[in-house]
Amino acid sequence: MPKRPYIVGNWKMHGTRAMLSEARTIDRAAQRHMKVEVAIAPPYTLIHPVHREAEQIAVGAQDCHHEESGAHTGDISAAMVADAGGKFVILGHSERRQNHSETDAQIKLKAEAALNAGLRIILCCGESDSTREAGRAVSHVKKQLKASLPDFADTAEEISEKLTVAYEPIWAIGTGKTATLEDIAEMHAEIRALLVSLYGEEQGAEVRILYGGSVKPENASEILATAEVGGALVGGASLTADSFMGIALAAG
Ligand code: G2H
Repeated sequence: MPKRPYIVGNWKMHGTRAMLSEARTIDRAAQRHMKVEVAIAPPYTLIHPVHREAEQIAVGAQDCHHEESGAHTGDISAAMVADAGGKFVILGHSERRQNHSETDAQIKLKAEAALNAGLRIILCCGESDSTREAGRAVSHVKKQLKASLPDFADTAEEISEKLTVAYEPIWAIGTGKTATLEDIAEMHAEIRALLVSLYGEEQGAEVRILYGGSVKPENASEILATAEVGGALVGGASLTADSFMGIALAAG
């Protein structure tokens, strides 16, 4: 059965407890709009408060460490995210790859740790401007994904429940630029083909592939109607309930 569109807010490093009222409003709106699956990844400090407020939406983290515990000052493990009420974790976001020099191999370890802690994962991939201009966008994204996807220990039936992929061209993140619908369709088709080759027709076709990069209420309908786009990973426009739910309403 096709999965519901998945609209995920990535609050990045935005939000204090004052933002809880936005989370409450999003949760109430999501309860009236069950055709779409809505989730928020706030900063770590708000995971538990949002979890306590939310009845309908899932809360998750924007990263986690690959070890369960240890001498890693400033880090948070997947088990801690789960303990705080988190249900998923975003991994491999380009801001983590760039600002924290995260490698594909580290992201794969984090993904496996997250699965072991019972979290679902949203695995991000995307190319830079220069990679696209050099005509290497598709090969880059496929290589990045292959190297960062976890080895699934569980039965194949669960893969599409546990895994979501997010395609986010780096040059479209927070810049106001969005990829053309043709670019999005081409990359999502390539990612779909890769997922089917890795996980088989049934599971590979069911994994949702989100688009991310300056998604807003004004462009959401056409992006979400593009083939193989199963939802959106939303940054700036997820910070107010109005714009975030505008995107969710455009999804279904
Ligand atoms: C891409 C996206 C959310 P924005 O980073 O992951 O952010 O919608 O602000 O471009």
